[in-house]
Amino acid sequence: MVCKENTLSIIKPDAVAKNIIGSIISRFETAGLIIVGAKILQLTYIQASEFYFEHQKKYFFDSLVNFMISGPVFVQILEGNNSIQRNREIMGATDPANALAGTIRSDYGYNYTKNAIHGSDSKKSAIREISYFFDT
Ligand code: RTP
Ligand code: MG
Repeated sequence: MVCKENTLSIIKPDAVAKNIIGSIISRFETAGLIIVGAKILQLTYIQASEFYFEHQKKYFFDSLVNFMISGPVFVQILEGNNSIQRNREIMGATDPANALAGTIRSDYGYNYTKNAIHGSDSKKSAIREISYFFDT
């Protein structure tokens, strides 16, 4: 079923530091996803921890949060048909080593943590994550 929806995307500090925001955004635009909100933020430890609260018991939580506050991030809302799933496909698998060729993480990710991009993984997460960063 085709469903027009919004999803949250974050270009992570590794990709912002590489000056490739434009290259990443152009992939979304080429795929027909529309950027309907965007801003650059420096997250605090508390903001990054709250955002990734679902992982707070995982062994990688501290390195994830410290990475997410290591520099500015580019936070955006992507609109389009089935945007949540399609964004995840364009991003590729979490570990860049396992990501399909041509995906953002395959092309720009460095390792499991420094993997260039975040995308909401469900409708429920998308609603929570968008409202975490934007007044809509
Ligand atoms: P994201 O939430 O950032 O879009 O990534 P994801 O859904 O593909 O992966 P998730 O399981 O939600 O993990 C969130 C982020 O935590 C870091 N991570 N490191 N084994 C590890 O070292 C490990 N596992 C996950 C990654 O930065 C991942 O994107
Ligand atoms: Mg996730």
